[in-house]
Amino acid sequence: MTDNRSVLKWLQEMKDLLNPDEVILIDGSQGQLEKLREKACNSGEMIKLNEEKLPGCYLHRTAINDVARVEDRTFICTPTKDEAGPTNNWRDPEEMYKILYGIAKNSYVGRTMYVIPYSMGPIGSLHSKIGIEVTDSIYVVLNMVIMTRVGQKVLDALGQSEEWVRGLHARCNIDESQRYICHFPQDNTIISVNSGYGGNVLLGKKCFALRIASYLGQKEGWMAEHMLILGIENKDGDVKYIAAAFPSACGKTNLAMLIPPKEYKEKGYKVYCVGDDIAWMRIGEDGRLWAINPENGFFGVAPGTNAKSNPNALESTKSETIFTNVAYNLDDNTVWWEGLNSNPPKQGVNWKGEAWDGTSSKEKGAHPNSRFTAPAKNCPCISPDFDSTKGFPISAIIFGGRRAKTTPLVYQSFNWNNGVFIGSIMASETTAASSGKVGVVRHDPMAMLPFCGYNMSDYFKHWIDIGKKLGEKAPKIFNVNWFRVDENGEFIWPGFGDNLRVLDWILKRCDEKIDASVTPIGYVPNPEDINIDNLSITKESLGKILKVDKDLWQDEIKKTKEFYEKFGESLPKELIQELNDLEDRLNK
Ligand code: OXD
Ligand code: MN
Repeated sequence: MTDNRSVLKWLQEMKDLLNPDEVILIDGSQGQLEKLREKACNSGEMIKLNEEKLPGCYLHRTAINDVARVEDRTFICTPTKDEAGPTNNWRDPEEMYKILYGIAKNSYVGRTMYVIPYSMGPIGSLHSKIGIEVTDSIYVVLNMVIMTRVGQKVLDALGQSEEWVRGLHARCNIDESQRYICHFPQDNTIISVNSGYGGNVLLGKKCFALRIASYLGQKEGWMAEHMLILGIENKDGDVKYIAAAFPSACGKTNLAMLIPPKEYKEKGYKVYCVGDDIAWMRIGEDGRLWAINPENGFFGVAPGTNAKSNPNALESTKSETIFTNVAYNLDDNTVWWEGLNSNPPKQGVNWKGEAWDGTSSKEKGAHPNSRFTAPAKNCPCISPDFDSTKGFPISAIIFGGRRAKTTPLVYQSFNWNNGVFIGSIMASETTAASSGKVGVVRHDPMAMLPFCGYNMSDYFKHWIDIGKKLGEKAPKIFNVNWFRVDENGEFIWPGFGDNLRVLDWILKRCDEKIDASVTPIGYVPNPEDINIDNLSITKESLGKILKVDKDLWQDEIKKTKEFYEKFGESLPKELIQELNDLEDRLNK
């Protein structure tokens, strides 16, 4: 247990409010977790899967009305609306505490209050931060155990400090109209009610590691970003690290775990996954930017994951994994999802819990946003230094999105501020990771639109300030787009492992080993510098996806201006300058 006064006081407040039948502190021991798994299976909250084929794996289904993050029910509760900024939903903190406490009051009656002490980042790292989540869901406990570092050791590391993030999750009745995911950055507090879906209830993830952490980062001079981290070892044995931001469900997990194409492997290239979703970055003693992955597992999108698209992710799900909203295969007590293979179960149960024959049904078996929660240590290409408290020096930052047209396969910014501008104008087609329309292009600066815990104008300014501090040692900034399509709507670039060909160009640019063409938007590769040996893509098609179409970019400028208008006077002048410069270059 703990004698930390701030922790004990808050737990008492939670107990008084929620009125649980019992309180269980999660100590992280296997014995305790095993009991919880058993309890969840007995109540039907989880299904134990085939122990031989999927040892230690479970299936869970959320309520049908509760399958994705709910951005319209997500609020930043700051004293003024201006602090939350024009891209966030804002509520007055006092009013919101009243509403939330009203909803949560006595909601644990007949239930257990689980207390989860967790660390985001390796315990003892300067980068890491501690949180405590109370929840009435065993599913949440077991997911948090995979996604973070949990247990008594966290309380020991916390000692008497008052610096920790308070997280209250209450399932209540899973009533959509009363669902709230609220953040109180000034109080280090998160409250989530009426949901059981991971992105809304695993409070260490989006709520803490992005929304609260981005606010803390701005105050304390570091960055919390929606970025994967991967290491690439070249033929000389040098490992360089890249951090890359993509909107939800745009292939971050695939890129983070990519398998090098055969000829790259033969040359000695290796890829190491450090993280697939979140990076915390700060300037190290050597003046470079260092990153950690604050998480300890992957909460990945299942559909489309298969032995070809992402063998490492698939392998990661082979043990100690929780599957959510995938299809259940009654034939052999395993799971299935669209895109796993071409053998859907005949005797199946779909994500809604209905009998489902995958061989004949027109309906999907798995929800498009169904997930796996898998331990990072399961990943065959996990970095051997994954638990490093020091972190990883970042050579390149990559932004990317899902764009059928306009954005070339890859380009490099002219400098840091131009790179911040490129991040700020990121736009992507929406996916199933959040409720709402799919396939609509929306601006999503740095892939942080749903995750920035404060005014995005200040966030842009923070990026610019970090660049000033980094000076010459700043990582180079790039933009990629794997999703350009031809006249028939087919993807032109092969993607997946072959994305290493683009990353290779990026790292060569970082080392200034290679020239590039100067275009109005930035440095674009000379086609001969992207290695397409053994690919079916022709030089001509490659040329097409490297082309900067001035008309499309003029349109992009128009849309950017409209988007920038949201921020009014508060938008950093450096970004307006970059926009004007881009317009001038296009008009030349
Ligand atoms: C995620 C998301 O789950 O971005 O990572 O939605
Ligand atoms: Mn994400």
